[in-house]
Amino acid sequence: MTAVTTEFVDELARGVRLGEVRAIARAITLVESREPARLELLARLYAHTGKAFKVGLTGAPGAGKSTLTYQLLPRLKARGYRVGVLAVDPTSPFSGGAILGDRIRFDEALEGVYIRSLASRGSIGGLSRGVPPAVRVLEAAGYDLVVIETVGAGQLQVDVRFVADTVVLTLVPEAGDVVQAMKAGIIEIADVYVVNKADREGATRMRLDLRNALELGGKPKGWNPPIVLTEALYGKGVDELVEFIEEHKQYQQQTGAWRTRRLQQVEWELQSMVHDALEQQAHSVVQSLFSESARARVLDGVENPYPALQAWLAGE
Ligand SMILES: Nc1nc2c(ncn2[C@@H]2O[C@H](COP(=O)(O)OP(=O)(O)O)[C@@H](O)[C@H]2O)c(=O)[nH]1
Ligand SMILES: [Mg+2]
Repeated sequence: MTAVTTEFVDELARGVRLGEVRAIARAITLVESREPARLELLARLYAHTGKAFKVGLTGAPGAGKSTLTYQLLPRLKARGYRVGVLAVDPTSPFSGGAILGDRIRFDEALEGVYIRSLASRGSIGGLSRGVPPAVRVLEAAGYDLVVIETVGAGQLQVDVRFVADTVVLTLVPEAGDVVQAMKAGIIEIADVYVVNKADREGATRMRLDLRNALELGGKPKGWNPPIVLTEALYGKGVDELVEFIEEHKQYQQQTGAWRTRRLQQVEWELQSMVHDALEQQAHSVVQSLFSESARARVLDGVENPYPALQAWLAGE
C-alpha cells in the first residue's frame, strides 16, 4: 500500500458517508490493515457509528449459514433495514464469489446489500479483529443491520458474542450429538438456535435433545433461547427466525441487557486493537534486545537472555 495521506483519508471518509460502494470497500481494506492511518479514518467516522444491529451467524462449515443469510436478506430489507454482510469464512460462497458472486448483478435479494469477506488471520481466538472496525465503516455508510457470518467450532463461536448483539447458532440434524456441542462449550453462547436442513431426518428429535440440554442448566431467568427448524435451501422457517431475531433485539433493549453486552463489545474491540499493536511491538522489541548474533549465543548456551528481558520488563 502506498503512503496513506490525510487527503486520502478525508476522501475515503466522505465517500463512506455518501455510501459509495468503492469507498466503503477501500475503507474496510484500510481498517483491516495495520496502516496507522486506519485509526485516523476510524476517528473521522466514529461520530456516525455504533447504531447498527449486529446479528452473528455461526456454526460448522456446511451447516447452511450462507444459504440462511441469503434467505434473511429480502426479509430484513422488507422490515426497513439497510443490510451489510461480513463473512469471516474463506469457504463462504459470499466470499469466494463462486455461488452468489456470479448472481450478484441480477439478484434482487442482494440488491442494495453490501457484502464483504474478511480475513480470519490476525485474530484473537480465531475471530477476525477486522470485524468491529468493518462494522463501524458500514455504520458510517448508513447500514443499520450487519450480518456477521463466522465459520468454525469451539472458541471461534464463543468469540462471536463479543461482536454481535444476537448470536444465531446453526446446527444440522446429522450433527445430532448435542452433547458434543455442550462439551465444546458452545451450547450456552447462542441467543437463537437453528436446526437447519430440517428436510432431513432427525430434526425434531434434535430440537428435543437441544431443549433438554439447555434446560439442564436450569430454567433461564431472562431470555429463553428459541430453537427454530429451518430449511434454508427452500426458505422454510426463515420468517420465524427473523421474528425471533427481532424479539431478542427488543428483549435486550427493554431489559437493559443491550448496554451490558455492548460494553463487552467495546472492551473486545479495544482489546483486540491493543493486542494487535503489542504483538507487532513484541517482534521489534526482541529484534532490538537480541541481535541475530545474540540469539545465536543464546542458542549456544553462552548468553543468558533472561536478565535482559527482566530489565526490559522492569522498564530499564
Ligand atoms: N438439504 C438441505 N441442504 C441445505 C439446506 N440449507 C443449505 N443446504 C446446503 O448445504 C450446503 C452448505 O450450505 P452453505 O450455506 O454454504 O453452508 P455454510 O458453510 O454454513 O455457509 C449447500 O450445498 C447448501 O445448498 C437445507 O435446508 N436443506
Ligand atoms: Mg458460508
